[in-house]
Amino acid sequence: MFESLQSRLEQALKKMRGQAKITEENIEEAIKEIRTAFLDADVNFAVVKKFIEDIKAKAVGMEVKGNLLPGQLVVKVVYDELVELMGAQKSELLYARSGPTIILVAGLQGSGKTTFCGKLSVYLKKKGRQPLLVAADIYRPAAIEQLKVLGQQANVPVFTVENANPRQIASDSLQYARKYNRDVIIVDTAGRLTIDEEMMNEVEDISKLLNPVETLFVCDAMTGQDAVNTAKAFHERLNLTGVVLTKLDGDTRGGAALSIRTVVGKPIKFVGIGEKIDALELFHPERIASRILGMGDILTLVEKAQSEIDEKEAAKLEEKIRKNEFNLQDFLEQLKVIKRMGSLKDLLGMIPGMDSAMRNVQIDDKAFSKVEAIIFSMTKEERSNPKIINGGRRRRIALGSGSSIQDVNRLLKQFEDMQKMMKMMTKGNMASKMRNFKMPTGFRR
Ligand SMILES: Nc1nc2c(ncn2[C@@H]2O[C@H](COP(=O)(O)OP(=O)(O)OP(=O)(O)O)[C@@H](O)[C@H]2O)c(=O)[nH]1
Ligand SMILES: [Mg+2]
Repeated sequence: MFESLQSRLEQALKKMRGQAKITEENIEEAIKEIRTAFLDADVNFAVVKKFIEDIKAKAVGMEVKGNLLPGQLVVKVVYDELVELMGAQKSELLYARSGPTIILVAGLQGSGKTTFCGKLSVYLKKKGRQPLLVAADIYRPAAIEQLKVLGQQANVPVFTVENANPRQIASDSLQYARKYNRDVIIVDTAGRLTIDEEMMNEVEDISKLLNPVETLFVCDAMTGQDAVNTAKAFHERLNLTGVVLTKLDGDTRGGAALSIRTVVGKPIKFVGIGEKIDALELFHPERIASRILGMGDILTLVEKAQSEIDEKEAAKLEEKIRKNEFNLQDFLEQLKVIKRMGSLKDLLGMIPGMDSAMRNVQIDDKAFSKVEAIIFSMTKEERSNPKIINGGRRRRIALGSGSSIQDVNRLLKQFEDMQKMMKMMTKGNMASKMRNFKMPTGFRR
């Protein structure tokens, strides 16, 4: 799977050679190739556009240090963005707080719903749950039989009612589950076309009736971005909580996998990787991103080189802090580094002793654009010596940065606090002191 996307990306990144810094110009060609590779893989146009912009923003300006090649650095950037695109956080299945957990499974015809229901019941059993499979597809003659066969393989009961409609079956299944102590109810629905209003109404009714904890949209990975548009239509009716990508073992180009998270805004929770009942995996964006890039060795190399670079930068920074020379200009530069490299938390993590101390502190990186704007409106002198910023200057800075005087005051106060904190940290046991230190409010979420 993803083979053509993979080889295209590899080609694109090989073209970047021997430059010391990544610039708009030298990344241009690779970017063009990446864009085409993605569009050819049937990734949604808007998704590609944003993806390319993000890669550019992150990569341009990066210095190629150590033994690295620029292409290798870009591989890392592309990898990180791929992971982000598919959902950086792993998303576990949700369970009801009390009563049975109801999981409604919906999707287009032949996408793999029934197979997934079977697989999910196996997965849940392994987790110590007592699942119940509910056959609410009465339209295809063999559908109920198919689920029964899967139930037998999984050793999980299958509930259905002869000659009843799906709404009835769904509501009756609740009583059955209660009676037989089944704690997860997996409802398999008939495949439907979104244009089929009657069928969409039916599944919507079932959803209202059952009020499921999870409504999973099963999506055939081979159908590309079409599937994504359908997912959107289902989401409008059913309030999806997650996506299941099936047939990832097949010859997929990657379109659905790469677009769905962004377009639907719901996490991919599982992937189907075969026809057998145990061919189900939790979704790991990192794994798929590495598979797409197929360059695990390069990633390791870049990570190693980057950590060396980070150490050097951190040492410089630490020196400044120790000498109490850390001013607003340094702060601004660090903000740029943060934007390029990750988060403030990561940055603070570079300072020896801070990593463990910062582990539980929440920091909102978005709040920093404002901070940046304010510092941009200061003169060089003001940045290196914030003490001179009096009332008049504060007014001017506020006006110039489109913020209020209160904002400027707050920033200066926070900076002062931060300096104090840094001074304190360079003396003795940082970690224990940090634990008692309250982050300035603007830095907390
Ligand atoms: N290779 C592969 N085949 C799959 C996977 N999941 C499902 N299939 C196959 O896809 C076909 C359709 O699967 P079903 O589970 O019947 O799909 P469905 O969505 O229930 O279909 P309808 O009920 O007719 O709408 C079957 O032949 C499955 O074996 C998968 O992850 N990998
Ligand atoms: Mg089915």
